[in-house]
Amino acid sequence: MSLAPPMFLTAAIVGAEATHAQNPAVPYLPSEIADEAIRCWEKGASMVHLHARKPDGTPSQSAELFGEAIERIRAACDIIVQVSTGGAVGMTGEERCQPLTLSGALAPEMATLSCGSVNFGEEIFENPRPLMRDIAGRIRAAGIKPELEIFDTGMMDEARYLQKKGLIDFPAHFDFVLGVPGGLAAREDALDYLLTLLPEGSTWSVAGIGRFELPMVEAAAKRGGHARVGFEDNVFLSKGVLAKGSFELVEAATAIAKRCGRRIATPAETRQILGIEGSVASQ
Ligand code: KMH
Ligand code: ZN
Repeated sequence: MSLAPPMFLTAAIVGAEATHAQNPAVPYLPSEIADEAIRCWEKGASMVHLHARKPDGTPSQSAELFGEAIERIRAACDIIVQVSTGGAVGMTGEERCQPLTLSGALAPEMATLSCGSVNFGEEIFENPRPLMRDIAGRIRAAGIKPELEIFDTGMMDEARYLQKKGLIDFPAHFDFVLGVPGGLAAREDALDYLLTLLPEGSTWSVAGIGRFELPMVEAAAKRGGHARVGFEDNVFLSKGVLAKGSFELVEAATAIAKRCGRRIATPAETRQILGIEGSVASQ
């Protein structure tokens, strides 16, 4: 029996960037998003990171679209629902925060909080301090646990800034998104450095972009962390082979974790790891 702590997997199944041109299996409709979340849960994911799309694939942060997906997901399984407040490049803060208004049975258990601006390919994912403070305040007011999205090293200091301002609590949960063109590369030495900056008692996961997705799962597994996989970050199962769905990437991540001696955490165990067992949405 393994004594290593269980590892949780987050499935980022939609995102704002991947389209049918990259992989026809990217889910757009709330029903497609829900079905994919459920398939990922069946393969071992205990959290789903949600975005929404209009029927033509345009990214949307509409609370109605998120709500429809969440309702379907919760009717079928106990996966933790984490909503994006990052949305897509160019969206306003107001637009990005719409999913935080969902309440009752549709309330998310977690929400992302990006801790700074970053070059995002040819564009800029803008998160100036007033916007970060605003989004952090809204997440806190909604009683939701934030997942701090870290695209580069200085963002660890920005997280500390938010904590000093009383907008987030430490320990926290950090997600290192490594390999965005313009952000910190998906290298093991970069991950090791980030870990030296982690506030005491915090938890962490890694999301490797593109071909770095599965290697970063292994890096996280070996270091006692957690990982995120799915079409938001990568649409290939292996070189030149499109994944049939994010569920195949979850399945591959599960196999890697087990090979590294890590058992996959259930949603209940993940809620314990993240300290969200008592949140309104998980009751
Ligand atoms: N789509 C990216 C520009 C998040 O979900 O919090 C931002 C993003 C981050 O996806
Ligand atoms: Zn996202």
